Amino acid sequence: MDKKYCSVPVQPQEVTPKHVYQSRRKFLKQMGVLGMGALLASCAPKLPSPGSSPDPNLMGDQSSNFTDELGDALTAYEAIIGYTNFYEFTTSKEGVAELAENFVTDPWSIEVGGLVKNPRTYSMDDILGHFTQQERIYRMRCVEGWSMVIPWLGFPLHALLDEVVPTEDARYVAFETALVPDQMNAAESGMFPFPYLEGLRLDEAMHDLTLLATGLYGEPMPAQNGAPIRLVVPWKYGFKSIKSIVRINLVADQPPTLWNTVAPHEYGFYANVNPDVSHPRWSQATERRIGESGRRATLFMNGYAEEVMPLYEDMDLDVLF
Ligand SMILES: Nc1nc2c(c(=O)[nH]1)N[C@H]1C(S)=C(S)[C@@H](COP(=O)(O)O)O[C@H]1N2
Ligand SMILES: [Mo]
Repeated sequence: MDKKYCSVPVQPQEVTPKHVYQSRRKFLKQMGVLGMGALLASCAPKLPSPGSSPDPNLMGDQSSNFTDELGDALTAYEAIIGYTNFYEFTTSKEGVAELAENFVTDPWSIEVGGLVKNPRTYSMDDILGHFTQQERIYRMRCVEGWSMVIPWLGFPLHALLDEVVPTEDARYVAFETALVPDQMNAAESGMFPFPYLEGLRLDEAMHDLTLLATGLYGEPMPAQNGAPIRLVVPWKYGFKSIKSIVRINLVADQPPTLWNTVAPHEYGFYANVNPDVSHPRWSQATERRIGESGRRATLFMNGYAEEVMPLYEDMDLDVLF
């Protein structure tokens, strides 16, 4: 196997995501590294260097940390950071790190407002000091038909929404990526109407699986993966997981999103992973797991159906996309 994409062995086992994250949390707590500042200070030298597989000593003796709850191996760190979609820099998936070298992500702040009782602008220090960072191992399924298993660091979006307190009228959450043309060389190419916009229904945003991620593999978020903070919605196609967020707005009506605006017949607002609903130009039945050869079956709701189906009880499955 290509060493670059070599993954740790699959260890099938029955572990719920909650167990995974709690065991990991316990580990981080034992290490005294809950909270990003401490994590970086005390843990950085021991973290897996780019090019290595997860270090069993670092990851603790819970073998679940090498796989997701389905027993699928974590994707190698260098694949996760070396194969990315960040169209403000380039439509190529490789070389994004180099193009994003001058992207300034510190200092950073996120403005949270709209239909909320306590509008607030958070600095990244506020965010990291305030919300306990957890590890969450999630599958990521891009609408293009490739996938990864990524150990994110972050916290559930509902923790932040609970603080700002949505009003009764708030029904959707709108997200916006930074737009800094002098640091993002494709921002003004005219190919896309940036800033990148995304949105969720409020109940989707409040779901415990919905994460604001600030790092991966125990390291701060690389620029190309959406530093310093990005959304991760694991049961939806990857494009919903908007990067480098500067604004979160609670709104009454379904907000415009970039992909739905440029190609509404190809990219729906919901964009739930569904192997039975083809993209107009290709099937969504299978996917290429980065690091594996061949293709594997795509799972309904990307394997999170049990957790998220209650959100869609009243909806026609055909319109889920
Ligand atoms: N701002 C912004 N967010 C974005 C994108 C983008 O081009 N710009 N690409 C999306 C797509 S298509 C995918 S598949 C995921 C990829 O996340 P990753 O590169 O960290 O794997 O980010 C999503 N978030
Ligand atoms: Mo994607």
